[in-house]
Amino acid sequence: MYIDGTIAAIATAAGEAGIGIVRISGEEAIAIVDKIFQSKQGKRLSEFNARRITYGHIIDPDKDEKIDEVLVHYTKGPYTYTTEDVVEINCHGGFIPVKKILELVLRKGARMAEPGEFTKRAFLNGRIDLAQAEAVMDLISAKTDKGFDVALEQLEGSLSKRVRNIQKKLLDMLAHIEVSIDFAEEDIDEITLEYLLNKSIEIEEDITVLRDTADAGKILREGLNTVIVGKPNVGKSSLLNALLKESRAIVTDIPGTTRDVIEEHLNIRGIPINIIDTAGIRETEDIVEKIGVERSKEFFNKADLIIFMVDRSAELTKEDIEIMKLIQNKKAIIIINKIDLPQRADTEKIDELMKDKKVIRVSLTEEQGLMEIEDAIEELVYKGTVRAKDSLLVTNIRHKSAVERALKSIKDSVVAIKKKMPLDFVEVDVKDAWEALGEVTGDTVAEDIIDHIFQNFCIGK
Ligand SMILES: Nc1nc2c(ncn2[C@@H]2O[C@H](COP(=O)(O)OP(=O)(O)OP(=O)(O)O)[C@@H](O)[C@H]2O)c(=O)[nH]1
Ligand SMILES: [Mg+2]
Repeated sequence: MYIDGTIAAIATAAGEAGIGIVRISGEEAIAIVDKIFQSKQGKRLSEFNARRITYGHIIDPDKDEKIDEVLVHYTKGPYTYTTEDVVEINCHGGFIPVKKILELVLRKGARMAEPGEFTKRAFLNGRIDLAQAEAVMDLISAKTDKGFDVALEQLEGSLSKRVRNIQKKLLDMLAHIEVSIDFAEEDIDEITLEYLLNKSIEIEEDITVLRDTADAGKILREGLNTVIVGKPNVGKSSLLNALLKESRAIVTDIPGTTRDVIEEHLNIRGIPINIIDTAGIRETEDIVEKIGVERSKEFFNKADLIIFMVDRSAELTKEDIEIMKLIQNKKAIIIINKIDLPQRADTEKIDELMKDKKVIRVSLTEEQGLMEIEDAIEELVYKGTVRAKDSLLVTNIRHKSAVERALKSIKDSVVAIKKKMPLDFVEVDVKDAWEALGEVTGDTVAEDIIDHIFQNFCIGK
């Protein structure tokens, strides 16, 4: 992969704003701006020191026409975002000034930057690795503070460091294997086998820890897809409203109030939640409601988390038992609502059927038990494997898949060593694990994948 030309793009968002920034990077950056910039005293940009902000005007030299009043500064490579010379022109915000300046910069010899090309250059020039480059994008698109913290940690290289540590252990193993293959005349000695076995088990543990953070990571990026299900009138819409802290869904004492699904987005302790309130599940003759019920069953299958609700003041029915059986193997929280009313439901039956799940007793009208629901959701997301404060998470699906492949390979090597298979076999697995991990940092990743990653960036980053 090679780097060609000086690139330029608008770095600020489109639309009316206080300022707009045109960013230019590459060998010609300063020379190009020299052709179109004039300071108050009539000097060119290169006559000023780097890292100084200079006031002046952008002038179209071909028409001798003032384009805008600007502040300009430049930084010399390699201590810049891209490691090349970078100039930033701060002009007035809005569509016209940035567009006019960009056009002029392109006319004077720069090329329009591709999406993410500034960051791609930082990667290709070795200032950051691929995981760090991807973190830049995650920072920009973070939806919650927590998501932002995780991306920032990754940008600072903590994920890459962890991955490289594991890779180093794999290299140690490979070196050991190679020596043994070269020198072993007869069978491999027990000491070597024991060393390799211990080492591969240790690495397997390391990779497992990393893999286990991925589910929480994905949720922080994309949100936890949650669905509230239960019979009509148990209080599902009341729960949605309580979590949202506003009256979003209509709540009445008429069963079947919610006819269609209602989707909302909220944030519980930094975890983004995409939550769906459904029509109550029951056998029904009503066509409209029937469609709603069918759709809730559909969501039910796609959800990361199911919140199943029962009304403690009514007897359990066969629908309740049915649903509990359906969710036995899924991630679910059970909520027993209306504990302010006299009990009629057989809650022991619920505890028995749902014994490995969290069963929470609440009263939504009395605002009792909401905290416990939030606690339960938080605990489920972090599963005890990662603490809420630990910001090192595998958030990226590409990274997760690479880590999973590495895990599979190292597991294969453990098996091979245990079975005392020839070391060449072990070597293949260890190498595969090393390569898979290298895809996270970009050391071993193919060119088309790199292109693909940067295509999803925004222009000007
Ligand atoms: N006493 C009492 N009533 C509640 C409680 N939670 C909800 N309700 C009432 O129960 C009724 C039904 O509440 P909804 O939230 O509409 O129930 P739903 O499950 O969405 O009902 P459908 O949309 O019909 O499926 C309303 O009259 C609520 O005010 C509670 O904790 N205690
Ligand atoms: Mg409802």
